[in-house]
Amino acid sequence: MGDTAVKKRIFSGIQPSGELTLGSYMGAIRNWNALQSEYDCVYCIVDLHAITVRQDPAQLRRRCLTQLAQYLACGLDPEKCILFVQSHVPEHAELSWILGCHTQFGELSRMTQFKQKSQQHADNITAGLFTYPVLMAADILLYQADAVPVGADQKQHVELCRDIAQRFNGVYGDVFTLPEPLIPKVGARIMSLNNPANKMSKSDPEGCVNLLDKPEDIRRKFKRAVTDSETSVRYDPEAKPGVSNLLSIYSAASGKSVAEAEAEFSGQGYGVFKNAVGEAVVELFRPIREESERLLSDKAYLEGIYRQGAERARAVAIRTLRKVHRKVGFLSR
Ligand code: AQP
Repeated sequence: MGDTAVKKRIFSGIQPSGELTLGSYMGAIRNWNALQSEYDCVYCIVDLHAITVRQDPAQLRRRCLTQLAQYLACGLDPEKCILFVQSHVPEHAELSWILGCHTQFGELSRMTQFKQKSQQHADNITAGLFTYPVLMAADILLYQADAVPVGADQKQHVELCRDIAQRFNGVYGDVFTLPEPLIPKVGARIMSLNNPANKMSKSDPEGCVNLLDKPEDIRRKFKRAVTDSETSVRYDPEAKPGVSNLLSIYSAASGKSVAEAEAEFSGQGYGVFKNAVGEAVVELFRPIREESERLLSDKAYLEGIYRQGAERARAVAIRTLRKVHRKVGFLSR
């Protein structure tokens, strides 16, 4: 029996709604990379999710390609995993409709991301923004994923996905695998550099470090990172959220434990510490930036990767969707 037959499956995706950030790298991609040998991995560029808020069409196209180049540059290997663009596999949208008919309005109303994003985009609160978690459930369930490597901010959505799957299975028999969230121990929630009460996110450019930022920009952002009025480099997320966030970043970037990092900077001022964190991130991202730039100059190669990825993804997705159609009582096509 082939090796892949016994491997558990993983699904995850990131929106091409901006640059990939240190947050998405630490919370998701780094983990994706580590999992690709052990699991049967399906990784996606979720462009359908990106249009839940307004996007510039030319920029969206460019970002999808750039994101694929970055996935590859981060070490994702198309020989080991499936890499594709969500809109190339129409089964995502189809399953999303069916699952939406098995999801309660009240459940979606409780999603914290919807509450936050509808405040950020108060002039454009679309039905898509509201039903985003249903599409995310469809993404995961189509591939019968056992686990979903995400940052801590996505835990609520994965839990909703399980609830929807459980309800569906309850009505129609065993259709979907129930997925578990796989949240990293270090880096699960990287906070904004200029406001450590908020998560680092693409829509906050100064508090956010991008994978493709130039070294001087990375250094500048860390130099300006908000700390506190004390001087000790100590991990205490309640009392010292800025310093603790920097310690988590340093630990994840350098491979040292938080305790080792605290010892390394004991007795040194915040200036030295912030410079060292900036430098660790510069070195972590340097090869990724260089490789992304190289790959982006070969568009035909990137097109080949996403086309082949969509074909492989579709073969799995179609099987699940057929089963779902049968179970809910649709005539076979
Ligand atoms: N700050 C973070 N810390 C840890 N993990 C994070 N992730 C995102 N930010 C952090 C994880 O990265 C994956 C991709 O998320 P996404 O880009 O698809 O969606 P998002 O979480 O809506 O991203 P942003 O940056 O917050 O976008 P905007 O600014 O548009 O709201 C997910 O696994 C997420 O957990």
